[in-house]
Amino acid sequence: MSANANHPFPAQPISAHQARRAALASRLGPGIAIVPTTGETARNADSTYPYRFDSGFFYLTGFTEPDALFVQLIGEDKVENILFCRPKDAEREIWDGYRYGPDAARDAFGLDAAYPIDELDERLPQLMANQPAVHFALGADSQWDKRLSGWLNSVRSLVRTGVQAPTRLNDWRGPLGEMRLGKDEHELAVLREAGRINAAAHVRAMRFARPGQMEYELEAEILHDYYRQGSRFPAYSSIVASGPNACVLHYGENNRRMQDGELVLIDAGCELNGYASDITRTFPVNGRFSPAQKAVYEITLAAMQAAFAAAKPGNTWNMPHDAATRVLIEGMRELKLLGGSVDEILETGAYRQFYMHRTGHWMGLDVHDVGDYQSNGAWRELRPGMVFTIEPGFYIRPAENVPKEFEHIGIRIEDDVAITADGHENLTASCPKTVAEIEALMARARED
Ligand SMILES: [Mn+2]
Repeated sequence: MSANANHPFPAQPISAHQARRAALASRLGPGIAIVPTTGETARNADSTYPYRFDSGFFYLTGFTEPDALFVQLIGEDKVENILFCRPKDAEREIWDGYRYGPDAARDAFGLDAAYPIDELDERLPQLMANQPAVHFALGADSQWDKRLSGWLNSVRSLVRTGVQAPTRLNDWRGPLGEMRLGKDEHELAVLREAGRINAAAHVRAMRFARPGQMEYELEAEILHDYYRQGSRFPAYSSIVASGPNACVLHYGENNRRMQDGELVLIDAGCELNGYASDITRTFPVNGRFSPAQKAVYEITLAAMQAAFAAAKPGNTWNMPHDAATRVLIEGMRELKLLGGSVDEILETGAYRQFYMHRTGHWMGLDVHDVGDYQSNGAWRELRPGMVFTIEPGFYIRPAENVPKEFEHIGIRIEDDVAITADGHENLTASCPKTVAEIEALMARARED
C-alpha cells in the first residue's frame, strides 16, 4: 500500500497551466483563440454520465466544471486570458453543489478576466472585433461551429461602423497537440502516480482471480482499487477477457465465467486528475501457466523487451514496433505457426494472422493521446517527455495452421513509458509481468 492511499493527489500548480497558455499564444500568433470544454452527456431520462472535461481545455485552464469556454486574446505584445463559466447560483448550488462563478474562478485559475457563460453571445462578437484571426477547432462540435458562425456574422454586421471582422480561421488542434505530446514535470508526476495506482490494481486482480468467477468480478476488484487509491474513474472501459475472449481485441462484455486452465487478459487503466494509465496483463486463472500458454507468453514478453530496448531518444516512433514485430515473427516460426524467413513473413504480412495491431500509442490526458505519429511523411523522432504505451500481443484463433494446444490463446502485455534524456522510464514497472513473478504472486495469494 502506498503512503498516500486514500488521500487526493494534489492538483497541478496554476503556474503550469499559465506556462501552457503563454506557449500556446506564441505558437498561434495574433488573433482570438476559442477553446470550449465538453458539455454534460445524457445517459437516460434526466441522468447524465459522470462528467469529464475536455482534455485541451483542462490542459490550458485547470478548470473542471462543465459549461465553460476559454478565450485567449493574442496581441503583438500582450496576451489576455479569459474564462466564461457558470454564474454563482445559490438555488442551483443547493441541488448540484459548489461552483466557482466568474470572480472566484478568475482568481483561483490565474486568469485576466471571467464572465458568466450566458454572456457569451453578447461578448464574443466584441472580443472578435478587429482580430486578424480566429483560432478554433472547426468541425469538432457542430453546436460550437454554429455558435462561431453566429458570432462572426455579428461582427461582420458591424463593418460599416469601422470594425474589422477576422479574415483567417486557424485550427489550434495541431499546435496544441504538439504541445501536449511533450509532457512537463507536473504531468509526468501525475502519470507516474496513475501508473503506480494502476499497477497495484492489476496485482489485486491477480491475487483475487479464481476459476469459476465471472469476468466482471475481476473488473470489480480493479475498480475497487482505483477508487480506494484516489482515482475516481477508469480512463476507458475495462477489458476482462478470459479464454477465447482474449482474442477479441475490444472485448467489453466482461460477463463470462472463467474456467480452470484458461488465461485471462485484463486491459484496464485508471484516470488520475485527468491523466490516463493503460496496463494490460495476461495471467492464468488458476495461477499456473500451461506449457503452451507459457511458450506464447514468453515470446510476447521477449517482444516487449525488444520494444523497450528501442524506446529511447533519437530513435523513431516506429522502431519499438518493428523490434517487437520481428521477435513475434521469430516466435511464430518457432511454434511452427508460420513458415518462411522472418523477412518473407514481414514482406507478405502473414504475421497479421496473430498480431494485427500496433505496439503502442501516445498517452496523456487522453488514453490515445493527441500528437502526430509522423512528420513530413516520416515516423517522428522520440524525444524526452513523450509518453506512450508498449503493448505487443499474440492472438491465436483456431485455423488450419494452428495446432490444437495453441487454440484460443490470446496474450497482450502492456506498460506505459516516458522517454527520458538517455532512454525511458517505465511508469508501470511495479506491475509484475514475468511468468515466475506472476506465478509466485498468485501462489502466495492462495496461501493467505
Ligand atoms: Mn493501450
